[in-house]
Amino acid sequence: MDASQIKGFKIGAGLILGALISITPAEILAAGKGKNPEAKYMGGASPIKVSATKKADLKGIELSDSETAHANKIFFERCAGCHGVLRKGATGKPLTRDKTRPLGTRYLTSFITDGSGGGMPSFAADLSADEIKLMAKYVQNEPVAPPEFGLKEMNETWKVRVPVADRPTKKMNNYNIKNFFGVTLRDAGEVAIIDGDTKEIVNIVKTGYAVHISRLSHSGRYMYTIGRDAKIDLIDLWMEKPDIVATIKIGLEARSVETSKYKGFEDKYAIAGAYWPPQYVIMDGETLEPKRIVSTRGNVVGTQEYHPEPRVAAIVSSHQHPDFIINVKETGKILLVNYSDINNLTSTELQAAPFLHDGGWDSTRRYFFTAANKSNKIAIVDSKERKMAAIVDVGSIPHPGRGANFKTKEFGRVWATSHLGDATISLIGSDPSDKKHAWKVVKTLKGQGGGSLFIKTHPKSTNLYVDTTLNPEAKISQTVAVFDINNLDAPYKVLPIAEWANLGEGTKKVVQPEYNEAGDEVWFSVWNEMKHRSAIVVVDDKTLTLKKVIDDKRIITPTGKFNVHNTVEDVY
Ligand code: DHE
Repeated sequence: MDASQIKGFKIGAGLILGALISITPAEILAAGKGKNPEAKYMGGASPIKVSATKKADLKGIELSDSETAHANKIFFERCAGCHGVLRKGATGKPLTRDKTRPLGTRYLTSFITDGSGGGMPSFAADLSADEIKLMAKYVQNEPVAPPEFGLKEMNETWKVRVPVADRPTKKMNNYNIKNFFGVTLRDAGEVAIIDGDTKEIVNIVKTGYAVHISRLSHSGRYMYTIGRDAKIDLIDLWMEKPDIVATIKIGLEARSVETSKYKGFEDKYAIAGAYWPPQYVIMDGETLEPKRIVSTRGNVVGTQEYHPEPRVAAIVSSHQHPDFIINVKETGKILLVNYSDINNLTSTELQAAPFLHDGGWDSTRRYFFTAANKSNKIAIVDSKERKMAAIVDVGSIPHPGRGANFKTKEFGRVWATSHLGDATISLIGSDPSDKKHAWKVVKTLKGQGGGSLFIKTHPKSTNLYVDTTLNPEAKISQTVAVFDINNLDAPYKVLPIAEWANLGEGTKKVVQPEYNEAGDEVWFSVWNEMKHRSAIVVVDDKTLTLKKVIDDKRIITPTGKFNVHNTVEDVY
């Protein structure tokens, strides 16, 4: 019996195809007594040839199950961040078999032990000699792909601890929550909510592993925190004691979370971007129920080569349209995803440059400036017209955080970034009506050194703060440079932030300036090892003197700080 004879089918190619695909098992049995017409139709031979790894190729690098498990753990904790989960290469070089096998175990062992001038750190202090040898063998084996993480897995992790109906209908505490700071306590996997007015800790909540950033809902009521394990915690700041009301895991590894800010969609949606699986997830803003999961796998700008794991980096919320603006790191694409109809998402894909990382708005909140750090460029998106405005060459490995907006006498409005790879600070003209300066590096300042992660000012301030957290010199990583915006050629001042904290032992890296709501104080984290004391140092922005050290012993490994008002309004 052939398909045309199956009961109920009309003869007509289109109809037959449609019907065959939806045929039920009972129909197939009845029709063909086991001769499955669908299998006959679909089961043609594929021309793809895959060569399996030959046994001889594994000689000397075979691993037992327990060795593989141990090496997997080391790889995903220490190596995947730079080399990519599938070892296709990201900030670090690709470690696919075709690259590693010719190098051999001895070479790879010394490479992992000593590191390289190209940026690979030495692992001699972190891994034992046996573990290094194990990793040298491991990277010559086939990469292991971690599992996918879809709706089913997300729903299994999704918990609404306090249903919306049981939550407060008005603010139940007397705090000025606009001046709260959500402080990442990285290695503790916690977020401290600190009252910016009194500098008291209001609560410390347990969050995801190596918790990363926090963002606020448009009303400022909800704080969303994401851990590196892709766990999101939703904190309700209206509660008498702000606490977690819902949680979910949206993948196995993630870095970014944001909320819908466009008029009419305030507090409606949250979005998170995953490193693995490479996808973004749009959730209900009040419950975190996952609504849409969208993969970011695709092709790299320029080479158009397929990339199997383009991770989601920064996400910002458009003020011009109901759009989320999503940086897809390895493909160098920026997606503008319109959420006005959640069941019919439309997405505009802009070609920027690899590897997209972090960024922020210009002062008008129309232009999104973002770092393409492997290309040493800043990409500028016109969020109103939904197109690229420009791509500008800057210094080595730009790392702006959100960047800094200010007005200069000579060049008008600028947006600025510092760099990981050199000591410079690039000022880019950000006023499109000023044709002479717009989208050009109008001035380059020289700071204390490379290793800068964050730069910050405030509309009410004339100071520009530049940290140098990852500089190898302690006297540079423990201090901060302050430029006078009104006199950019004057030498910068250096604030001894770690010394002010007076913590004793440890590396005490100073990281991420963040203003209070009024714009008259700047908070810095003095980020020490977990076993040592850390602190937050509050500086008076006018006098550049120490105002307060928050050194409560619960402040463990503080890094990012997110002031509610400044995060809601994108003030930086
Ligand atoms: Fe971050 C922002 C990714 C390491 C502190 N970090 C971001 C963003 C991304 C990112 C994609 C932008 C999010 C957004 O705006 O939506 N960070 C990564 C990494 O992949 C990286 C390099 C390595 C890793 O393994 O995670 C990394 N980040 C760090 C740190 O080591 C820092 C200094 C300390 C920490 O807490 O982990 C750190 N990242 C931050 C902070 C922000 C951030 C404080 C937000 C800055 C802001 O002002 O908004």
